[in-house]
Amino acid sequence: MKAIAILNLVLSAAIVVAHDGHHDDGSQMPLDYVRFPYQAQYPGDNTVTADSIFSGITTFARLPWVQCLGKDRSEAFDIAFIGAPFDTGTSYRPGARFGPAGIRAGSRRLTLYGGYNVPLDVNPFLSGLKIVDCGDIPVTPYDNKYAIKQIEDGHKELLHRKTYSPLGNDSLTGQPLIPVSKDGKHHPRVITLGGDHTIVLPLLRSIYSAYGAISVIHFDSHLDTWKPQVFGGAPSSQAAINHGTYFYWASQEGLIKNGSSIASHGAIRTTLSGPADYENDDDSGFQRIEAREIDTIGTDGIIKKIREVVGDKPVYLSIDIDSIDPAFAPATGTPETGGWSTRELRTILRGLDGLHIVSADIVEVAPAYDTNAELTTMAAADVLFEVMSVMAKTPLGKVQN
Ligand SMILES: *[C@@H]1O[C@H](CO)[C@@H](O)[C@H](O)[C@H]1NC(C)=O
Ligand SMILES: *[C@@H]1O[C@H](CO)[C@@H](O)[C@H](O)[C@H]1NC(C)=O
Ligand SMILES: [Mn+2]
Repeated sequence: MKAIAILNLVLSAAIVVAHDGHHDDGSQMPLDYVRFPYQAQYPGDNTVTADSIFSGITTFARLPWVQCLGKDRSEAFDIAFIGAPFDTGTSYRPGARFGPAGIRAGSRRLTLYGGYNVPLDVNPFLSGLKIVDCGDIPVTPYDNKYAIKQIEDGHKELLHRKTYSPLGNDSLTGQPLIPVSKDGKHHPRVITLGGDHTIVLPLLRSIYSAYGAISVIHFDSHLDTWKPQVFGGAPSSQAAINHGTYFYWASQEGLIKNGSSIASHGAIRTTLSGPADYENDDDSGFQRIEAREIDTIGTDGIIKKIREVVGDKPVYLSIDIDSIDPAFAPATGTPETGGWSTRELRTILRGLDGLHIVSADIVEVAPAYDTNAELTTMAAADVLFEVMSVMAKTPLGKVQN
């Protein structure tokens, strides 16, 4: 593999020489030629010119593409981006199956200047963690039951892969860290690009296999704990599993931590079938933060509420792009006005610094409804930049008591 790349380099160098040093000979650069963009070498750096951020094959943040579910099954990583292009659980606008491709396009500029996150004082790309883009889970658009199983299996396969980096020692005490998982293993983190919100049911089934019942931080303008009779009716057992009911089912299946280690919605502002929807939400184990609370308690107050609920427990983070106002993120399945700005959501996410976020997703990005300026896909990518920065700062370990 390496030998071939070197041979290619030698060959293209030979061709270049034959054309008086010009690069307009029509020969294609071998892919290995391009270093990761955050290691870019610009003209004047005396060797090669890195690919520009607007050219080449698009991966998330131009991270290396690893065929994690294909030929590269033996490759270890610490954080994997994976697409789940599923949108046949949608009640209103379809199109989130194009979310993974759209978010990748919106993420191209993330590493233009290197990727250093100023407020969090970390560069996730240079943190020593191996972060890769695994492409998409193959998902059939013809059979929801089958697709949901495919998503669970694909996610589980990545979650149970070996990590590239060891857990290391506690930065304060120097003691070795032990995993926060239930099975005692150190798992890589998976960031899933949805897809409509239904995908969180199979994702939580996968998470359960490593962490048991998990606390959830859920940013959304909707509850998504609706009973099937309330949300879309229940003409069949399959129709009963959709992007408004998956948390109801996750709760029924015992995938979500209830009681003291309760999960929390943020950004809620949907209309309801009636106040009983909130009782049902309580039963599913969620506390609520309403979108409008930001006007009274601000981002600091919201961060405080979330941290009080979650504590230092392992937590799964699910972000519905519709938590952001449609002024900033119009391209989504069920938009609701009166939401948070992109800046506010990013601030709140940075406020999760130090939490044990075991994996995360962003869902309901439907690029067909976006502006030509890629408002929504850019917002989705930038939101995930905050998430990966928080992850890079906090290892998934704790000190033995
Ligand atoms: C962690 O601490 C152990 C001693 O307890 C030491 O041998 C090891 O090198 C340390 N590892 C790192 C990554 O610092
Ligand atoms: C969660 O706890 C609440 C309050 O104790 C209870 O009413 C509800 O039934 C519980 N839900 C589940 C799914 O266990
Ligand atoms: Mn949702």
